[in-house]
Amino acid sequence: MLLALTLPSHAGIEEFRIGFTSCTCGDNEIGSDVGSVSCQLIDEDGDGASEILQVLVANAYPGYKAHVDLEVANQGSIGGKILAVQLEGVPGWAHVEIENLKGLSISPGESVEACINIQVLSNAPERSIFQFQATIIASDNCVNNPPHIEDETFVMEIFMGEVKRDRSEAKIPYVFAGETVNFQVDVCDYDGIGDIMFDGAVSVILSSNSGHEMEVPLKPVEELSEICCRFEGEWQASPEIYGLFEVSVRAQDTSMANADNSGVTVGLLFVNPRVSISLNISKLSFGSRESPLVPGQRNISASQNPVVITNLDPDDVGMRVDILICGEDFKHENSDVGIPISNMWIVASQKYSITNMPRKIGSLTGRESLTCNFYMDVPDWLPAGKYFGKITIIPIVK
Ligand SMILES: [Ca+2]
Ligand SMILES: [Ca+2]
Ligand SMILES: [Ca+2]
Repeated sequence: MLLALTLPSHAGIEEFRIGFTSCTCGDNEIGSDVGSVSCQLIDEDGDGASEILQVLVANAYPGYKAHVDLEVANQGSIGGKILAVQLEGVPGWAHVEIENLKGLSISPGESVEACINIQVLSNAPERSIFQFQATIIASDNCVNNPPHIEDETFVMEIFMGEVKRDRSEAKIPYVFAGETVNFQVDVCDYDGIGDIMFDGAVSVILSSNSGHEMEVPLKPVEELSEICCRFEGEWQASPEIYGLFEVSVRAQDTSMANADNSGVTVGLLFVNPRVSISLNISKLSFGSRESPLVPGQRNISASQNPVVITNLDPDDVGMRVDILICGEDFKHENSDVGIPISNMWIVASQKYSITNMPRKIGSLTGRESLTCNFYMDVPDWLPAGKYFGKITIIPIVK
C-alpha cells in the first residue's frame, strides 16, 4: 500500500535568510584613473547569506564619485522585511546614500536590485582612503525578535529642581529626599521601534538587599534609528526610604517578549545617606585663672588648638560636604558687656574672621578632615570676669 502525504509548508523547518548576493562597483572617472573602489560581501554568522557589504575607496579626492550595484535576495523559506541598512565608517567628508532597500519585503526565492552612491566632498583630503560597511537588518515576517537594552548608554543624573547635582566624584551616586533622579537608556528591537515605542516598554528597577523593589516606568523620547529608541524617566526620593539600591533595566516589546538582557544591572544608588561631621573638642577656651587675658592682646590661641573637623560620611558614599562657620558674641558672665564674635579668628586653609553669618571655611570629601586653629584679639578695654560665646559648625551637602 502506498501512502502519499502532503504536509503544510509551515510544518517543516523554516529558514530565514536574507542577504546580499552580488556586488559590482565603478566610478565617474573618464580618461584618467586615479581613484578606485572595490567591494566584498561577508557572511559573518555563516548562515549562507551575506549580511555585510564592505566597500574600500582609495586615492579619492574632492569630487570623486563611485557607485556599488547590489543584489539582495531571500534565500530562505519564509518571507522577510528589510528594516534598515546600517552604515559604519563613513568619514565626515564623504556622502553615502543607499537606494531602494529600506522597508522592502522580499518573498522566498525573490531578489531585488539596489544601489549605493558614494560622493567625496570638497573638504576631503587629497588621495584619501576610507572603508565603510553596510549591514542589512532584516526581520522575519512571523517570528518576533526580543528587544535589547543598550546598557552602556545608561545615564543617571541627580537634580534639585532644575539644578543638576554634581555627584561625579562620589564612590556611590547618592540622592536625598526632594531630589530627582533622571534615567536615560537606549533600547533596540529588530522588529522596528514600533514594537517598543510605548510608555512602560522599558523600566528601571531599584532593588535593595532586603528585597525591597521599586519600578520606574520610562517613556520613549527620541527615535534614534529604525530599530533603536531612547527612553527617559524620573524618580523622586522620599524621606522614608533609606539605603543602597542596585539599579537595573527591564524591557518588553508589544508581544510581551522580554529583552534578551532584561534585568541587566547598570549601577548603584544610595538613597538618603547619613550626613555627619565630628569635632575633636566641644569647648574652646582662651586664657585661664593662672594666665588671664590682658586687654589689648592680639592673636591669643585657643588652648585646644589644633581643632579637627572630620566628614564622617557614615555610609561611605564619598559624600562632599562644605563646612560653614558662624558665631554669637561673647557675653560677660554677670553684666551686659560683651566681646564681638568678629574678634575671634579661624585659620583653616586661610584666615577668616568669625561673624554672625555662616561663611564657608572649607570643603571635605568623604572621610576627609580639616585642621584649624582658633585665635582671639582681646579688646583694649574689658572688665574682669568670664565671657561666654558660641560658634556653630554647619555641614552643607553638595
Ligand atoms: Ca578609477
Ligand atoms: Ca549571514
Ligand atoms: Ca520585538
